[in-house]
Amino acid sequence: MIQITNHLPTAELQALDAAHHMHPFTADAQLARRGVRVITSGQGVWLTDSEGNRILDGMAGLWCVNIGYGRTELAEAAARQMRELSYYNTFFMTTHVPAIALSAKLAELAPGDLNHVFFASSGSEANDTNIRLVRRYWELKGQPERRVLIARKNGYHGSTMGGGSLGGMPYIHATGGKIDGIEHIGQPHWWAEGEDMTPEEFGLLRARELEEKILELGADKVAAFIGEPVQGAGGVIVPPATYWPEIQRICDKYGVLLIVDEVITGFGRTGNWFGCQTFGLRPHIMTIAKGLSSGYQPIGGSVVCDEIANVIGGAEDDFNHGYTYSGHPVAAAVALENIRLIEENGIVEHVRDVAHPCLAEKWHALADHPMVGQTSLCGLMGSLQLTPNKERRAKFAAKPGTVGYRTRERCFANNLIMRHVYDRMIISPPLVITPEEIDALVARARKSLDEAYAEVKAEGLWKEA
Ligand code: PXG
Repeated sequence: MIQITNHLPTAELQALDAAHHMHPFTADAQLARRGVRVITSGQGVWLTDSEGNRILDGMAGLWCVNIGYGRTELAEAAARQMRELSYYNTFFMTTHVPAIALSAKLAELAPGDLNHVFFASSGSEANDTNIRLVRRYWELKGQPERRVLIARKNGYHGSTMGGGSLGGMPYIHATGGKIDGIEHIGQPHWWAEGEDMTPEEFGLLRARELEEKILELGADKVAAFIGEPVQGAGGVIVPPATYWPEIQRICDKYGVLLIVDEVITGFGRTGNWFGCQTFGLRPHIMTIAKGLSSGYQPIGGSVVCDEIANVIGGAEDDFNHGYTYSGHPVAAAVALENIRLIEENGIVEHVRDVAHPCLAEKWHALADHPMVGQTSLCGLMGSLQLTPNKERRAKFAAKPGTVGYRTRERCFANNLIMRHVYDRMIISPPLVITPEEIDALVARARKSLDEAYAEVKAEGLWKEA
């Protein structure tokens, strides 16, 4: 094993981390007892940790390193921009070249008349912006009562107060509360909730919950609906084919604005530039982040249609919202270079024509594993539903997530990063992954499933709820 030496020994790093670093979505004391893993470098789809292990990153960091690690072009773009103009703001009648160039490029790439960009530094911030944008829009249209946003249970839209409130994760709402004027409807998660319906029937039923909610609240109270084309953090839930067309129809019918959260699905993840293209949606606003810079710089934004931008921008009064780092020049320069590389290297085409078909064949073959009840894949985001009984689509008797956690631990031991969401395993690898690396990913996933299955059986956890 190669020991990386340009840092403190692992145990010392872990001790310092435990003493001073508060981790997101973590019980820090528990983590400290287990010992945190320290990542030291990355190249392509591979990470190296402080012990010298080479790990295949099946999650592209946190769904963001679309272009893969270690692209020196992006480092150079950042250095160039820092030398030229390290920072300036976009408030008070000023702008700068990177923000201009990136907003123009995004307008070119985005479908329809999504021609205007309000920048943020993350997906959460961008979704907070969206709440203000849609409420401000309706106020200026003379319908100030249209304030409610409808979102989905088990959707994820970030963890600021706005983003966390739009999200449908009860454990986030339970951590510090939820803002007003946000309502949640059911998710299109057929495997877990579809009972005896076909996926198509269930997709329609769940979409029609939107219509019911609009009628219950009154269409004149509803500002917008927000959803991820494919739920990511919720467990890579690919909706039945009937779902999105029905949602689009309902939004159109009641004049409800459609916000498509493309934080994960944007920039090639689904085999098109944006997930709304994969699902044939016509959003009024698209949330972007993550893949926009492939995670090399924190940047996000709201890509807004002509109508909303013209109404808000055409008002007498200011739109009173913005962040110090809205359109940060270094982040914007890196995002531009990232987009240039995605185009020049044909990465969206690589996902569509090479990586997705190759992964699809091998991923769906995992359905023969005794523990795998459903395999889903959209572009390069995939999930495996674990179950003790495929026919009944049964849950495990053990606390939800017990078996998923065991499986994830086996993945870690086999140097594969594959996450779990309760008892669903998920992947979202860098888009540059090659067929050979896909082989390695699936081989490690199968080995980990085998080991977890043996463990679960041996420990009496193979029981249906
Ligand atoms: N929307 C979606 C669809 C996301 O997936 C956000 C908004 C928020 O973006 P920021 O940049 O503020 O984190 C996200 C982020 C997980 C996990 O456990 C997923 C995200 C973030 C953290 C953890 O899968 N997605």
